[in-house]
Amino acid sequence: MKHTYAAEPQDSAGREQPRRDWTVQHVTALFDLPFPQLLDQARQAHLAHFPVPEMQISTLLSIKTGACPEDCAYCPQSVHFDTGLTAEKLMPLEAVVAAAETAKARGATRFCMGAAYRKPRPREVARISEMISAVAALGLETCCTLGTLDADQARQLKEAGLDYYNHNLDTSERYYAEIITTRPYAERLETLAEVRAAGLKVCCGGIVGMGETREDRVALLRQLATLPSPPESVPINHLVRVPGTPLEHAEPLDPIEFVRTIAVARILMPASRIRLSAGRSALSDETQALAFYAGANSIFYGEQLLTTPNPEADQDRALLGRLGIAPETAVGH
Ligand code: SAM
Ligand code: DTB
Ligand code: SF4
Repeated sequence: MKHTYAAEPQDSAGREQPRRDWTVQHVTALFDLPFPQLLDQARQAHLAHFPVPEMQISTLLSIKTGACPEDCAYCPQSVHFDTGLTAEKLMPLEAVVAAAETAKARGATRFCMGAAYRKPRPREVARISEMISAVAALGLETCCTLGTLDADQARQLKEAGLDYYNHNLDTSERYYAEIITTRPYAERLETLAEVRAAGLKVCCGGIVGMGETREDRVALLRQLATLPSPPESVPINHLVRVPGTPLEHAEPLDPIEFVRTIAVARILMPASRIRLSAGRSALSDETQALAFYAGANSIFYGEQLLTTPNPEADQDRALLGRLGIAPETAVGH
């Protein structure tokens, strides 16, 4: 079987274009490659689009926490599970701006505001639009994750100055039905289409380590890479096992398989930022270093994700320093 899929097709002007015709067989063959060969291919794809070793740094803020009506089996914020989380209303504008200023001072270039909504209501979109404009005025890229959006809401957020919208597919369509019953997969694809139509950049990825099979990881990455246009930003979350959620005892994924997943994502979406997202606190420095070599070039920075811990900023600074990877300074990509 042919194992090299890094060659990219060309457009009419002869420029290389990332290929878009990935099949399940292609993606499975990549996962099946001997690990060193997989890393070689991922590295080649990475260098073609990101020749300089640098890390894009995002900071997360939960602007509305908990009491979410959805039943996502991994999530500490669902009202369906008792995780001991205290629910909080939508934060005031001033507090969000203060957090964004701190994030900027610590070197973040993108500020991501997350809210535990199924779909925000009009008044909430209006208030969040003010937050977006204020954060953008600080010179930060802005990102929001607020659940399902309709076309008008996506346009409103774009007009407020939003750069990215995060909405994850989370897993394969098959396994999704075992993880979330309250929001159909098709609704996620519709939201992604509305976000694109509004001219926003897309941040879309998933979670691994939820007990899914390799076939599910293949299907997720293939789905992401064959969206009408691939996401600019692809968060790969390793499940944070939160006590009280149905997945609290899920078997952790073998770190080598985790790195394989990152490498395949890099090959399938060579021009995207691949974010080593939630779950880094449970990964060794060595596994993270391998994931960066395999193509991850974005992280969340700061001691808290939305509601769960992330490595201390000092620890991350030290790790990037040991690896000689500079934080990205210019806002872009
Ligand atoms: N409520 C919105 C939604 O789900 O669309 C936005 C916030 S939600 C917390 C954003 C993403 O965080 C989820 O899609 C999921 O991929 C990730 N996430 C949530 N809990 C997680 C966990 N325990 N471990 C890893 N990732 C998680
Ligand atoms: C994404 O893919 N991961 C981030 C962000 N998008 C919003 C969220 C991770 C949340 C981890 C669980 C928590 O801290 O609540
Ligand atoms: Fe709600 Fe989002 Fe958590 Fe699902 S992932 S329960 S939609 S906050």
